Amino acid sequence: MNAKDPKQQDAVPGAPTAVPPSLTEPTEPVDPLPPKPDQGAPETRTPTGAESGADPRTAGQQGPWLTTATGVRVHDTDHSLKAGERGPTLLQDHHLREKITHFDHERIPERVVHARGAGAHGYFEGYGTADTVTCAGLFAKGKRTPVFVRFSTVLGSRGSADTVRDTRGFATKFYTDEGVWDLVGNNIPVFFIQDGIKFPDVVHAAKPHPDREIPQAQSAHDTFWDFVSLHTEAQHHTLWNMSDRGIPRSYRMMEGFGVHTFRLTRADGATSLVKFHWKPRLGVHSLTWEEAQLLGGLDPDFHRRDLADAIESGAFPEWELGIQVFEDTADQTFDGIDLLDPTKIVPEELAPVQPIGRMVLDANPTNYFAETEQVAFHVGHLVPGIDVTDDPLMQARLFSYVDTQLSRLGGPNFNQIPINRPHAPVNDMLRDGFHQHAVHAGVAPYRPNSLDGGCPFHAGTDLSDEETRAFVEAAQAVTGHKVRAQPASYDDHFSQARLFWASMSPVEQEHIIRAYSFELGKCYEQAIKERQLLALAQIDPTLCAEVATALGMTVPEATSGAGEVVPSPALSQLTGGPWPADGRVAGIVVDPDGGLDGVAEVRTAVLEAGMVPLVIAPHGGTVGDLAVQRTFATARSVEYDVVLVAGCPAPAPDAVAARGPLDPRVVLLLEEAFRHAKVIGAWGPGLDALDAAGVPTDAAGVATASEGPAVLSQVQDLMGTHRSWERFAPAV
Ligand code: HDD
Repeated sequence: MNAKDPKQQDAVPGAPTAVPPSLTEPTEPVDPLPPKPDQGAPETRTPTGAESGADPRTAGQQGPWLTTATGVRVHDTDHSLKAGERGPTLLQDHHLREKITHFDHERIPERVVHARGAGAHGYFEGYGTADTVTCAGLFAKGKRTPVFVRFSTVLGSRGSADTVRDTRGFATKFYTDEGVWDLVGNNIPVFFIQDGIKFPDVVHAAKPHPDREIPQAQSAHDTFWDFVSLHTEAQHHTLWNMSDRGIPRSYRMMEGFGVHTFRLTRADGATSLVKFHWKPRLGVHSLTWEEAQLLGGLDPDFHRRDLADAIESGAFPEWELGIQVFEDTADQTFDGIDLLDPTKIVPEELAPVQPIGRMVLDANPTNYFAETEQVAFHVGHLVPGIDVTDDPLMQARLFSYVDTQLSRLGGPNFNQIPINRPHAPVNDMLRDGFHQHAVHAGVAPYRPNSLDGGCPFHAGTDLSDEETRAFVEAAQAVTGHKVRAQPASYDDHFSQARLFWASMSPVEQEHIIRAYSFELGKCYEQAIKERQLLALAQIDPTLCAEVATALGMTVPEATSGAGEVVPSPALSQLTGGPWPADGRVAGIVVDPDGGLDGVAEVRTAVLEAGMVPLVIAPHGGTVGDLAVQRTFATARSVEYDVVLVAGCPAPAPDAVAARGPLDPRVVLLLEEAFRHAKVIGAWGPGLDALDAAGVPTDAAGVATASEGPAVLSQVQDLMGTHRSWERFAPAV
C-alpha cells in the first residue's frame, strides 16, 4: 500500500487546492522509476537471465552439491525412504516425489508441424546494400546481429528421421537492437495453399492417417495425394518436393526462402515489395532417394549430426541473404505474377536476387530443450522497416504462431524464455500469467499514468530517428467488400509448375519421375492416382507418361493447352559452382595388412582442405599410427561424400558373402558410392579394390593415381560439382 502524502493529510477541508504536479500525466520520457522502498524485488540467488548479469546457461547449476529444487543438499538420490529395508516407500520422501514428479512432466507438446528440428547460433552481418529500400538497422554495412536458426522437417514427429522426403523449415531469429525479427521460411519458395484457412486441411492430409497413425514423416500415402490432387494449387509445391529439393544433403546446403512477399519501408516512408532468399555458400546439394531411405535407418539423425559436427569442427555454415525487389504498385504484381500468391515465384532472371548480408552459424546450442525446443518463432515479429503484406496465407500465420506457443510453451510468457528474449530493452505492460519470471515494479501497468512517472512512454513515428522510432505499419489504403473469395490470378495452378519442370536438367527430371513413381506407387486408391496423373498431364506429357508407365496405368490425355514457358536456369541445382568442399566427409578405406602408403598424407590433406577424414578399417582402435573412426561393420557409403581407397582388404576367412578378393562390405560400400554418383579415388592396392568391386576406373568422377596426394587433388576438383551425374546416361 502506498503511504498517504503527509501534506494531503494536513490540508484544511474545503480549502481550494491546486492540482499537485505529481497528478498530471508526465510527458517527458524518463527511465522507469526505481521500485518504491516497500516494493524492493527480492534478490534471486539463481540468476534467470542476461538482465541479471549472469550467464543464463548456468542457472540451476551452482555449486558442487546435488540439491533439491529448493536448494537443500541431498545425501542419497539412489534409495527411496522406506519403512525398513524391505518395507514400503514412505509418502514423506520429498526428494523421491520431487524427482519423479518433475520427470513425469518433462515433456511438452511437440510442434503441431515442424516438430523435428535442429538449431544453431550465429550472426548476421549487413552489407549496407539494403539501405535504398529499408531503414531496418540490421542491414547497415558491417552491422552484426546475433541470430538463432532452427531447421526442421514439416511432417514428422520429434523423433522422426531427418532424411525423409519433405519440405525443410528454415527459421531465423534476429536479435536486433530494435527488437526481434523472425524470418520464418522454408527451403522451397512456394507453398501448398493460397489461403491460411486451408492450413489445418493440408496438414491433416499430410500427417499420418488418424486410424493407425502411419506412415510417419512421409508424403507417400493416400490422404496426402488425395489432398494435392484435389487442390491443384498444391501441384507446384509438390513438384518441388518430388525434386531433389525434398531430400537435401545437409541443412548447410539448402536455400531458404521467406516465401511470401514482404514490404520494406525506408526512413522517408517509401515502400517496396521484396522476396527474401538465403543462398548457401556451399551450393545446393541433395541426397539420392536411395541414400535418404538408407539413412532413415542407418542414421536418422543425419542432418542434425551433420550441422553440429560441422560447427564443432569449425566448418561454419554460411548463407548470403538476398532480396528480389519490386515496385510497390497498387496491383502488387510483377511481370504478370501476382506477388500476393504464395504458390508463385518470380524467376531470378526477371528480378535478380540482390545480396544484402551474410549469416554465419558458429555455435551449437548448449541444451537442446532450452534452446532448440523452446525457441518460438512468429511471422509477426517485425522490426521498423520490415512489414507484412496482404497475402492471405501470411495473414493467417500472423494469428497462428503466437496462438500455438500458448499450448506448446504453457502460457503467454514464452518471450521471457532465454532463447526468445530480445537483446533490446523490454518495457511492455504485459503482466502476470503462467511462468512469469519478471518481477515488475511500479503500480501502473497502464497508459497514460501519473503514478509511475508516466512510464513507459510511446516511442516516435519518425522512421529516420533511430533513437526513438517505433515499429510503424506501412500506411496502405484498404477498400473492398467482405467476401470469401480470391482473385482470378490465383486460379493459375500450372504455369509455374511447368516452368519448374522445364528448368530442370535431364538428371533432375529423372529423379522427379522416380519420386512420383515411388510416392504414387505407395498409394492404394486408384482414383487418387488417376487424378494425380491428370494433374501431371497438365504439367508435362513426358513426366505424366513416365509416371503412368511406372504405375502400370493408362496415360491420360494432356489437357493443359499449355503455352511455352521460358525456363529459369537458376531453379536447377546443377547450375552455378564449382562449390567449396568445406565440411564434406571423406571415407578412407585402409587395409592393415596391405600397407598404408600415403594414407597419413591424404588424411592431413583432407583436413587441410576443410573436409572431414574418417578412416575405415576392418576393426576399431588403431591401424599403424592412424586412429580408426569407422569399421567395416559400422561404415556405410551414405555417410561419405567421397570414398578414397588406399587398400584392398581381403574378406575374413569365414565371410559368408565373399565373392572375390575384396571384403564384401567394402564391395557394397564402393558399389553404392558408384551408384550414387559419388566421387571415388584410389591409389596403390586401392586400384585392385575398385577392380574387384566392378568400379570402372575410366568412369566420370573416378580419380586414380599411383600415389594418394595426387588422387586427392583430382578429387577436390571433382567435388566442385558434388556428384558426377555424367557417369550415367540420363533415362529421359
Ligand atoms: Fe508455419 C511452424 C514455415 C505456413 C502455422 N512454420 C513453422 C516453422 C516453419 C514454418 C519453418 C517451424 C518454426 C520453428 O522452427 O519453430 N509455415 C512456414 C512457411 C509457411 C507456413 C514457410 C508458408 C509460407 N504455418 C503456415 C500457415 C500456418 C502455419 C499457413 C497456419 C495458418 N507453422 C504454423 C504453426 C507452427 C509453424 C502451427 C508450429 C510450431 C510453431 O508454429 O511454432 O503455428
